[in-house]
Amino acid sequence: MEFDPSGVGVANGRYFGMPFSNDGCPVVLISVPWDATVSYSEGTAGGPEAIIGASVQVDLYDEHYPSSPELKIGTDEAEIDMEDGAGRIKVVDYIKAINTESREKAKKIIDCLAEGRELDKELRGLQEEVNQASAAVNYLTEQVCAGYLSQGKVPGVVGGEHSVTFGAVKAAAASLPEGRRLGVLQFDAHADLRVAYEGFEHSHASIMFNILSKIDNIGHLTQVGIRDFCADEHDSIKREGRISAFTDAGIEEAMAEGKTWKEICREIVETLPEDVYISFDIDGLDPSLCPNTGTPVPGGLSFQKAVYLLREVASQRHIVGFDLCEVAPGENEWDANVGARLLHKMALFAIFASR
Ligand SMILES: [Mn+2]
Repeated sequence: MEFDPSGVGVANGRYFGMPFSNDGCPVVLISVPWDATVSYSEGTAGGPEAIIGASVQVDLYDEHYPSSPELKIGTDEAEIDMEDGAGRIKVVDYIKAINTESREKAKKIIDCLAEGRELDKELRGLQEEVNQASAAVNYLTEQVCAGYLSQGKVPGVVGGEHSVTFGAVKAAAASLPEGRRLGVLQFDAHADLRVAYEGFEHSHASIMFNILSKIDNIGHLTQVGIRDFCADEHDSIKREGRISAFTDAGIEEAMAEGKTWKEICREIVETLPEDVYISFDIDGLDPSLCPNTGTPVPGGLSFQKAVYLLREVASQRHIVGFDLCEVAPGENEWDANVGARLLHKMALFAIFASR
């Protein structure tokens, strides 16, 4: 059956119901259903499936790009060998399985710390196991992304909690020619610069600290929309010369005093080197657009403001990869609907607008 981009979407387990082989797709979306270190409320591991479900309703036409419906967007279906020669399993299913296991362990640790108690030997052991599982997820994500990058494709990771960004950025940074440095544009309510959070080395709250400290060629980190951060994080933003923060309050104040969003977007883009990775934590948006996300904070960007900035960045920089994280499905499809539309714009701009 021919795929009709203007027709009614048919659910086939793939993003936007697109049936194409990944060979013919310039952009491939990779589901990473991982949320073991989420502290506040769980559910983002269900993000990829919910977004796939909502994505069939997204109209693939964008008024800025008349040929937008022709963009072929792939869905990753990479497999790995199971231990003990038990056959092959899709990476996404493997991650889903170790997430269920790790969440149980992480919950015990988080509960203990929440009661103000120290971790005993057993819990420290569990903590180490969660850290190892996180490292495995990072490694798998990196490998899958690296595979698509080596084929000249743009990988787009769909989380999961924000820690899933690590492997994707590592692969993007490693794919650059010698001497080039990667810029990271982060949409987020939080700075995510904590050294570790609740004892988890690969915590969602530490993702940008980990990227800056553990990946070699990161040239700059530009944060947009942040409005909930601790004093230590504020210090690191000022101290670390590689971070520019466009806080939510700062943006709103500048606009109240007459600056336009276009001018602010230009300032944001100017902080970034030629090669850019975009990490979009859905909580960077106004929480009415993502009411079920793990750690919602009032304020935040409107959908169109975010899309405008995404298009500006893509048209002036080269987009190496991107992700969308922290979308948690609620009782209805709303969060996933917003996520699917945002994901479509990122995929579209990475191919049609990117330099
Ligand atoms: Mn985040």
